[in-house]
Amino acid sequence: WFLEAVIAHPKFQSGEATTRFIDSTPELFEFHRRRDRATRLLSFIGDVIVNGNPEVAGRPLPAGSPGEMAPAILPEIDPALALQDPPAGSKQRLNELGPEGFARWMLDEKRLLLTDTTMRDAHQSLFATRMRSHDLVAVAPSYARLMPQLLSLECWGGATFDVALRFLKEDPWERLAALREAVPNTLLQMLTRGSNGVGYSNYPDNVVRHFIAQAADSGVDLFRVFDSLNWIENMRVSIDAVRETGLLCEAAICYTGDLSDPRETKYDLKYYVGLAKELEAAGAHILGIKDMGGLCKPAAARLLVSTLKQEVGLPLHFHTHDTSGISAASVLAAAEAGVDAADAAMDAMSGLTSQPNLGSIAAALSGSERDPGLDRDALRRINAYWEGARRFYAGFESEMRSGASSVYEHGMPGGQFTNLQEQARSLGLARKWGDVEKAYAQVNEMFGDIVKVTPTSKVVGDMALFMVSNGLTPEDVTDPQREVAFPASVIALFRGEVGQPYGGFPEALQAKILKGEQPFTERRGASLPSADFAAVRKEAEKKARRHIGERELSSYLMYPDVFVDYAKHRRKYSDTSVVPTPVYFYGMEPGQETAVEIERGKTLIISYLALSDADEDGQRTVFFELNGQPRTVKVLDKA
Ligand code: 3PY
Ligand code: ZN
Repeated sequence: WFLEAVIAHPKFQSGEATTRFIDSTPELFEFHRRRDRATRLLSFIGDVIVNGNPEVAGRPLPAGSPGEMAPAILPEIDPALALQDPPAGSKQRLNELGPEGFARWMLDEKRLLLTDTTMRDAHQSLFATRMRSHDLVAVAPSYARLMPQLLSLECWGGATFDVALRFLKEDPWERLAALREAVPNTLLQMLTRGSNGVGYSNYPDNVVRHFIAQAADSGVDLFRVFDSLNWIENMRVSIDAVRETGLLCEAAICYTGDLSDPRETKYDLKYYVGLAKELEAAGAHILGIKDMGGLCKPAAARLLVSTLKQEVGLPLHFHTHDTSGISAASVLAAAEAGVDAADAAMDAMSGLTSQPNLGSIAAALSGSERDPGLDRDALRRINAYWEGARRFYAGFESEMRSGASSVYEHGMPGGQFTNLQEQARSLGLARKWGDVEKAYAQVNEMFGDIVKVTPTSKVVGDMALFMVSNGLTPEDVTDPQREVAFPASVIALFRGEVGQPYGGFPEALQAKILKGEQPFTERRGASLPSADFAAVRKEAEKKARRHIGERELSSYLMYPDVFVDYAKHRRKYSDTSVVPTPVYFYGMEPGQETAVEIERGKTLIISYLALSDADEDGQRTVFFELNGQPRTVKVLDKA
């Protein structure tokens, strides 16, 4: 059809069919593009119908068949209100006051300021970061209207970048831009791993700077920067880059060990105060206390917050995980001790390895001087949406049903928990999870009791899996006579590629792992050659077979292979992030209809009618109706 239309076009017939033809007849090509996009989306849905989505293969199914899966219900907004701009919030305050003024405002504010982590850490921690943009962006306008009292929405960074590209086949930058557009009034917050960006290894300084500039440009307002060994040298480039953007730099101390135990001699108060002062001097606007393992007991939170309030002049922002089941007590203790802000997750996305419960914390403080001042009805309505959306991801949830005091032994970060379970599962170790937890604690001891958070936590996890797979004990690993083929990430850690741990590496183990090789003692960014952006872009464009913009260049710089795979998926199927989640993961049933909004105001109504048997080449025909017109796609049956 398209070729016929082009050939029949008067300009084509008059010989004017150059690229100018494309420019001067955009309707034709626009129509083609959209049509082509619909075909590619149908091919994707057809493929899921015939072969299933490999991302959910072998996982438990959510309740209800794809056709019956209840949609997540969005809060209703009064139509008159919906026409107005959302109320002013923290974003306008930042614009008005600038980052230093904003930090002073935080210090003066009586309320406990709350960050909602539902869109980032909560799903990272509960179901391996699998929440799709479709479900995040849908509820974002409700936040703008109904929850303008929040300090921020943590919605980007951490593992979401990698998982979006690698597993969900969507562009994290587009997610961020869409959230920004939907939420013009609340600060958008991201987690960045210092010199590791949103990846797992140190990148050249210019890659880190480029990434932060793109993130600022795409909508992030508040950057939580940390280093996985609390090694401040690895944070400076990011801190400076964030400050250059004029946005908020929250430098975070990672909490580990047990400050409330007098036997804790390594990670003591002096250690944290020292770090806090260094981060203040390095230019942080806000100081984060990042308790990624949920190890900060109430007494420790009280002591740490009250001491830091005395020792530094920055607002404090407390982040914890509820793995133990008692972390709300730590948030309340921190609030009593004067913490300025805290993280929590919406009720339906809270608890277990996620953040403590936002609604309950707000209720506990209601009427007090530290009342966060949220609208309870708004909270309830937004929460009902998350309750519905979470059901789509049942296949990625962990088996955990209750808080676990064992976290105080292994100290595994909440954000790693379900991801490590995934890794264990892919190695056939799902049934040995208890052994993995035990080995994780042993590895930490062997490694000299290090801070465990991405990427060091991943290295500890890799080593724990390696020991369980090979039946190795700590004695086997450290035995100088015994040859051990250490995982690559472990060798890189001991080579100093991630950074320098407080107190240094255990020398004997380091010597065994490095076999005489000299480790780095300077930060890697200082000696890694700068990336040649022009050359990298050329390479990326060749592999992706199209032009790539500045943001995608950043994706490629951090995740070259993952980006190329993603680009291939997009070439084949177009942007599949628009497909509703139950259809995306589980396909459709005959007779089912779904609406796919491919652009604002452009919706495809897709009905799945029937499926043919495979022909002699193994191809099946999938019969659809697209906006009332019959359409078919051929899909190779891989079974
Ligand atoms: C991450 O780096 O992804 C984390 O969540 C660390 O806690
Ligand atoms: Zn966290």
